[in-house]
Amino acid sequence: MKILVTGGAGFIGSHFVKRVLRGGHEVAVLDKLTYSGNRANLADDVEFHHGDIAEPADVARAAAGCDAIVNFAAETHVDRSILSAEDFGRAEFRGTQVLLEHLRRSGIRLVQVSTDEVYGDLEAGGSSKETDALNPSSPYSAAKSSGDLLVHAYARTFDVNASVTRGSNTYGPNQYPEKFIPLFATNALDGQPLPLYGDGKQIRDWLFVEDHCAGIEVVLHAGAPGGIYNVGGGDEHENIDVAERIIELAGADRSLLRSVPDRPGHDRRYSLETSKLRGLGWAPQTPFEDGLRETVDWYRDNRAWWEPIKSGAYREYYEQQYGSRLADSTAV
Ligand code: NAD
Ligand code: TDX
Repeated sequence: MKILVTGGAGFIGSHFVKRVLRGGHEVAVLDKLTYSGNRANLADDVEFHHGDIAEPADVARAAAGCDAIVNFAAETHVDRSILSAEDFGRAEFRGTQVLLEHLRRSGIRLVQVSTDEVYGDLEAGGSSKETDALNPSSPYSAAKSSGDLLVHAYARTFDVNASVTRGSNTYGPNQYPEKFIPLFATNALDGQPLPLYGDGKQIRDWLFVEDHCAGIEVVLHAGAPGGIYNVGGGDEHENIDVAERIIELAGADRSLLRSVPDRPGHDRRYSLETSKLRGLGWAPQTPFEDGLRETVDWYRDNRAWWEPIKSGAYREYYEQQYGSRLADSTAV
């Protein structure tokens, strides 16, 4: 099988590329190389197309000869969507629509990589099922929901062969250091403050990147057209506990942990019910403690990957996102 991996230079996409190459598939990558896309996440000999999923000509060029597309391409950070949402709609709605139009013409398969955030806040308890209503809280999750809805509509109206995966919070090596775990790991290793939002008692359902990729691959091969599949680690932890464990693993001082003003619209809890995907033979293999240790070790051993990222435009973003918040911070 030849697979077009869109967004394949990003965090999860690059792990997926390595996984399917190990499995003997051929791969092409289409990536716009936004701030979070990194060509160095891929081997030099990977077939690489620099381009945009929202441009039909870029998709046609990269998808030539492919049997399937797995779409990771998106703007992916909730906090950035709160600062400015414009790019999120274009990548997710227009980009997914262009891919679906390509499916109508070519008849190839698509897996649309979505997120547990489309279900919204689960503070009251329970776990989200694939049949639950969409209830997104942030511009990011609203944009992701638009992609899910387009896939649903094109599968019903045009019978395209597309499935959706909804993954939970993913972590591991090569994650851009704006997300919680890589930000806290790199700040802890550098002796910098760790900005915990609000009371830190928000809960996320953590999933190691290899387990997420394994779930997406199962859906690629065995998912039903029009089907939706939750991919959740089942490892639910409060942010404050994760932060304290990162501090221990990094050998940092607990006084680095600072409570800062909360994210607007912040969802308190996510949790996924995963029996549908488990029914296809998938189960997560990496306990959170093992995956977190491996991840902090990777950031300790790979400063050459993240130190250049944390300069230039990143510094401007960091100042905008955290400057005044850290000035208002309190001890935890
Ligand atoms: P990432 O930001 O590391 O990677 C995104 C990649 O997409 C980058 O390489 C970027 O250059 C590329 N890209 C962005 N817009 C593009 C466009 N218009 N055309 C082509 N390429 C474009 O993100 P990630 O964490 O690897 O997330 C990948 C996918 O998984 C996203 O769709 C995200 O919503 C989803 N997801 C992520 C998580 C998580 O916890 N990280 C959890 C569930 C789902
Ligand atoms: O500085 C921070 N301080 C903090 O307390 C950051 C960046 C985050 N947090 C909190 C907010 C969340 O409760 O940590 C939790 C995780 O935050 P993020 O890493 O920003 O992830 P989240 O908002 O949960 O969204 C993630 O999971 C679903 C990914 O970014 C999405 O791409 C994915 O779809």
